Amino acid sequence: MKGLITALAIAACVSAHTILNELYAANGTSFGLHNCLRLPSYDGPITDVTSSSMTCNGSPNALDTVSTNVCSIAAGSKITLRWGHTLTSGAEDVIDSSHKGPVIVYMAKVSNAGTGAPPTSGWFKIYHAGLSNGRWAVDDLIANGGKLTVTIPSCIPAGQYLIRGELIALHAASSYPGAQLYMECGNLQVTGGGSKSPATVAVFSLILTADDVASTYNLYSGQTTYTIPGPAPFTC
Ligand SMILES: *[C@@H]1O[C@H](CO)[C@@H](O)[C@H](O)[C@H]1NC(C)=O
Ligand SMILES: [Cu+2]
Repeated sequence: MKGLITALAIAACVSAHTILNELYAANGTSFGLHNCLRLPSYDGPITDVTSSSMTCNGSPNALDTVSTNVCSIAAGSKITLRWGHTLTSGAEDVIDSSHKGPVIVYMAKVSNAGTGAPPTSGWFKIYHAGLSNGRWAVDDLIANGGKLTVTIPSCIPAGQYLIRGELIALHAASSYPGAQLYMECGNLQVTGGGSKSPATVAVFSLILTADDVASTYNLYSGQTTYTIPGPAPFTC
């Protein structure tokens, strides 16, 4: 039975991926579909945790919808990230509900958010949600039309940053490679702010292999806890 469920989950997967498609300012106004985002042309996951695409997506998901614009947001204010199944999906088609798992947001300070390469270091976590009272972060994301609102830390220095939204689908994660990682990066100019420098994390592949999260979680074994990869989110 368990094998059948896993097989069905994998079969359902082709039509079930997701892309972080849109960013919204603190007042809820969209910055524009695909604007300020480095988007893959293909909505499928990255499953090789050693891949350099773990940072901001890319090969094998060709990055051909890349915005070099940089969107301005004040430190301490809210920003909303919206995921959709394809590059044009709306609130009714976020991701297949089989794709349960955590949602995680990182930022990294960069010198050129518009056209600079994604940095391999300097990332700090600003948000995560996993499994809480039997409900996954992905369930909440679907219920909210794909939108997640997070706060840009008030104390980080003004300047250019990449913001990295990540969703990890665990429906096939009982063996490696099985966890499906969906991540895209957005280009931000943070205004205001302070002078605190958050502790940064090791490269994403190390986080995932160290915690073994990518290879060992069985979504169908009735587990009631899940350890989200990486550190606790930074607070000012
Ligand atoms: C909302 O915020 C954006 C970005 O700061 C700004 O361009 C826009 O004018 C604001 N819209 C309203 C209705 O306040
Ligand atoms: Cu999928």
